[in-house]
Amino acid sequence: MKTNENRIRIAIQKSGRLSDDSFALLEKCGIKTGRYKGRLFCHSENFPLDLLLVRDDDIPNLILDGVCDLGIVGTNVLNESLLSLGNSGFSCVYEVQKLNFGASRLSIAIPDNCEYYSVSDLNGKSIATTYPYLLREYLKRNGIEAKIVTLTGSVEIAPRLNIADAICDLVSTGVTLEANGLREVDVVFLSYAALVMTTSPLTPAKQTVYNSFKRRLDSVLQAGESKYIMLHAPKSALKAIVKLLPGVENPTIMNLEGNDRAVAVHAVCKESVFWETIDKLKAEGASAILVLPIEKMME
Ligand code: PRT
Ligand code: ZN
Repeated sequence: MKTNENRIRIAIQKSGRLSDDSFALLEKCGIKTGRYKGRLFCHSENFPLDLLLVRDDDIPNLILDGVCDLGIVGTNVLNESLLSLGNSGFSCVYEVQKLNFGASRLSIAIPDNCEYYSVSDLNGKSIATTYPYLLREYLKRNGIEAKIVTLTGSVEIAPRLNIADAICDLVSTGVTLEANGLREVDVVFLSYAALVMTTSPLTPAKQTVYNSFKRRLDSVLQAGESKYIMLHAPKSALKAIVKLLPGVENPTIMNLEGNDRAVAVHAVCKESVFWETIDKLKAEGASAILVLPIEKMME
């Protein structure tokens, strides 16, 4: 596939758990993706970026081989691939940015009726997984000698089929483990979707495009975590109320026409605003509380 010197190329999952969020993220960055069913390659019409739609497992190698400059992939897949390549992998591809989706944990689970006190209980056991390299690292780190049974899927049924004593698989809600009579006992690796990139230098034209893309991405990610909050605060409780606002540095304080005892407070909260915070604000006398989403944020 010929690479255009002036366009960056990103690999994303064609269909699966990360696909919709990956496309949505690019769209939020103002990049029209031209996504059509069945297509493996899309050109953005309004940004110099091309998309390669592939299986998630292929993404690290596509970057390693220089076919793509960037990718969006789970850190489970990234690290498993790079560990399988030894040191050379880690020197060619790196994680640029944690994204706000695709979170899960790679965990050890055992049958419900088995006892487990500590990681040393895994000594001499067999563990089925699709992540042998991440599991091997974990066992090594903990000084455990266990047999790794590598499977390509349906890991959760391995104990029932007597293929292994335990499993090491991704967990998000825990429903799959429960449905298979398994219990999570330890976390091997915390995973999330990430923007990953080649360590090879980009051409100057591509670097300019990448810088622009990264600025947009940072702005979208920062805005996603932030909220704009507006409220009325009695002057007597102003200090206490501002202190309750999460991650606020310089709130705007304004007079209220016809009300000498209260002021309006406007602020950007850089952390999540939970119901508990709102309850506490109300308890301090805050009223007319509005919490608004922020679409984009440039600092
Ligand atoms: O076809 P392709 O190879 O591209 O896709 P895939 O089938 O290999 O991957 P896919 O789409 O299932 O997952 C893509 C990525 O999503 C993973 O590599 C993780 O980074 C991330 N992710 C987040 C998950 C989960 N959460 C997850 N829960 N991937 C898989 N699962 C599976 C898990 O393996 C288990 O079977 O969901 C089940 C457990 O879920 P709960 O909710 O029951 O605990
Ligand atoms: Zn896959």
